Amino acid sequence: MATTICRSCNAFCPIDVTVEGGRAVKVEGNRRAPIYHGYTCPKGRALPELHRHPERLSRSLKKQPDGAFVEISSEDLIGELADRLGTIIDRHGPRAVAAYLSGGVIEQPAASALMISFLEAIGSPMLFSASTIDQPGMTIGYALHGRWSGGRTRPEARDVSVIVGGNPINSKQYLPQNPGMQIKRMRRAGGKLVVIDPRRTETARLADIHLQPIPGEDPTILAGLAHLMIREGHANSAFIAANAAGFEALAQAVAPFTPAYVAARAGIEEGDLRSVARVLGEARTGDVALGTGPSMATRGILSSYLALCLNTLRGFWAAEGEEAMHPSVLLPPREFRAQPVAPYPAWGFGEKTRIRGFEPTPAGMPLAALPGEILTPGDGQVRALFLHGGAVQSWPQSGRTREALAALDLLVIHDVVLSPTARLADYVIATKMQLELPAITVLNEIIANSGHAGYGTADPFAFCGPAVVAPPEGADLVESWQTYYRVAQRLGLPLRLTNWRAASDSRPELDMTREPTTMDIYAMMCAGSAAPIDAVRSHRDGHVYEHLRRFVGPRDPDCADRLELADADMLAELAKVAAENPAGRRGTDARFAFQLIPSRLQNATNTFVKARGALRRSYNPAFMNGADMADLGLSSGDEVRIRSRHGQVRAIVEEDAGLRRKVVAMMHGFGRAPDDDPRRHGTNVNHLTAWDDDFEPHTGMPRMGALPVAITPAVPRAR
Ligand SMILES: Nc1nc2c(c(=O)[nH]1)N[C@H]1C(S)=C(S)[C@@H](COP(=O)(O)OP(=O)(O)OC[C@H]3O[C@@H](n4cnc5c(=O)[nH]c(N)nc54)[C@H](O)[C@@H]3O)O[C@H]1N2
Ligand SMILES: Nc1nc2c(c(=O)[nH]1)N[C@H]1C(S)=C(S)[C@@H](COP(=O)(O)OP(=O)(O)OC[C@H]3O[C@@H](n4cnc5c(=O)[nH]c(N)nc54)[C@H](O)[C@@H]3O)O[C@H]1N2
Ligand code: SF4
Ligand SMILES: [Mo]
Repeated sequence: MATTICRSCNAFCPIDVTVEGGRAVKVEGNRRAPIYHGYTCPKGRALPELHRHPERLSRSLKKQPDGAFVEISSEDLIGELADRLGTIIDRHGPRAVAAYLSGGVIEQPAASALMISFLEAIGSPMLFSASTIDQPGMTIGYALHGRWSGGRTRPEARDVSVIVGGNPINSKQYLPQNPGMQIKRMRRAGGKLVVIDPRRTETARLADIHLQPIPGEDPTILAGLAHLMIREGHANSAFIAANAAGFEALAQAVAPFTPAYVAARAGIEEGDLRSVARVLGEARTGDVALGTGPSMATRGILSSYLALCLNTLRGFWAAEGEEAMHPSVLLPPREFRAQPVAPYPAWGFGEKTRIRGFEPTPAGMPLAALPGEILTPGDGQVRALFLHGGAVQSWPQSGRTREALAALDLLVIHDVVLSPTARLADYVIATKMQLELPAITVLNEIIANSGHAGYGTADPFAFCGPAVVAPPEGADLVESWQTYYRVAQRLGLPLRLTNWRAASDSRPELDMTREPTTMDIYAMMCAGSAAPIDAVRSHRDGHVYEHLRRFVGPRDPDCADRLELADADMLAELAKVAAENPAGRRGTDARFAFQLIPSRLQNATNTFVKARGALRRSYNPAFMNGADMADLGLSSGDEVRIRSRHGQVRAIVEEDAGLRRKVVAMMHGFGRAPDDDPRRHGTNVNHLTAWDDDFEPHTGMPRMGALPVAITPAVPRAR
């Protein structure tokens, strides 16, 4: 039996893999591994099925002028890519080459490092990622508010944990290691869990208090809680005096958000809001965290900012002497201190995009500019794109995505099947699947280091190990990073390793004459690591490095930094919230009476190829409240048409008794064209979204949740 980690989401659960005849036949949680206690979800257990997926690509594909795909050897592939790319760069300059990083790199962490190094080597700034259609407010919020060097309080030490629009039981975000067990442990120690979510989610069912608001009212609720903290004397004045600025201005800005106003506007009970405020006010330690729900519902930066303000108002950051979260193991050691890190620029530091005039932010280049950058002729037009994600299903306004991807001179996608996005590519690079690749947990540390509190291990845990099975016999597969390395080699470009989101300063030069192994690249990514990578490799079950635990150190006497409670842009936006007509802003009316919200399923990750055996159904249902279904004469399993102001799709409804009325919850990452059979392919919700709908002015992220929609029964099925 072999051991490794599952890489079907960022939780990285340690697994035992039974290998027979060179093939993985069974995956179970590794009970000997620390922290996770044997946890896996159905996706992890379906890895053997996934590796022998009937449609799995064993060779890369090239599109012919007539649109048909033919197989191409990896040798020829690299040669053709180098030729075509060389021509594009010669003719149009490096800015014509862009790349998109996303979930594809969870399985292949070396891919992100090499892809960024490659863009740097050719001199292109056009690096995009999912960050600006995910939770850009998370990193931008820190820039506007400042960070706490000591980090957040560890889950088990919290008196209260508030999760706004996140569902870690399914997503693992915020509690990546065995979330159910972590929540139970936290509650056994006396901690309270508060969930704010229009759905009674798997996580909400474990909560002490669950608020079920109208989607999109998170800024209202968070401002209301801040107001109650201040008015009821729960602001931690000692912490604020020592560490924060702008208290008076914040107090004024949240004053309109009285409990009565918030309750009426967000559709919750005033008493329930006060109960949350009481729990928050009485807690000595705690944490307020946001999932993707509030971010998708527009104003994600404001929601994130207000959540940070709440943490600061209560002094919920890790105090001196407390054990710190996310110490380094595979990255260079870092220090934690009980002091603020002052705000830093959130915008105004980068080159404006040619189209729509967006600027980069700490969340990176705004994806919102990319379709236009591809479709608009002129100097700097993007003509080649390397894609590590399922754009057709994940980017807003799917029709525009198709149009843009089809307009490229060169679209290259790494994939394991011919996905709906891969179908648009000029070259589909058939890649290895996770069990065929060496594994390492460093990506988690990189993400945690970048300020994303949702991933990484609270403890100094790490795993690194070899591939556990060989690729299928006769297959000709390339690892994503090898593509970049080999094309650079052909083009005579030297590469210096860049770490994603600058996790480390180390920039080793790659040997461009002798190709490194994947493990060599991992070792380079871990240069200067707190634990030597070879030591990490020697632990088959992963290991917690007790000596690498870190405790929050004292404040530096010279530290004059302060957390900002009154960022001018944020308070101006909050004033707009207070002044607006909520119904008008929401956009629902007699025609579009429902709100569509995003909500992830346990058994599918984003656009990743689905293991059918792990899914109870092969599509993403449209969950609705039973009373709403009855009003429309619908039963579970019926087909409906969902219409937004931007498009329409076919979907299959399913009752969710725990859903707020007039809300429809669906996961993204499924479906193809709007008219495809939703039972077979699922439903692509991004036919309902549009880039210019209520977009955030800095990141360009449009309304992807709290989306006004109409639900109509499809032609009745024969029963
Ligand atoms: N409407 C709506 N849209 C959303 C969201 C939403 O809630 N609602 N959520 C957004 C969020 S938070 C995110 S992060 C994005 C995610 O969506 P994307 O940014 O598209 O990223 P993933 O779906 O995680 O990427 C997985 C894909 O990467 C490709 N790939 C590349 N390399 C590999 C590899 O080595 N192995 C495998 N298996 N696949 C590879 C495959 O095509 C695979 O399907 O979607 C966003 N889009
Ligand atoms: N199983 C699984 N795990 C995943 C992924 C996956 O696709 N599947 N994707 C990964 C990725 S890329 C990410 S970014 C994380 C995301 O992690 P989470 O943010 O935890 O993802 P979700 O489970 O979709 O949780 C979002 C919650 O927000 C609620 N919600 C929707 N609209 C609103 C709103 O307006 N206000 C409030 N308060 N709540 C709202 C939804 O009901 C839902 O419960 O998960 C990661 N893990
Ligand atoms: S939660 Fe599931 S998909 Fe994510 S790493 Fe663990 S087993 Fe894999
Ligand atoms: Mo995401």
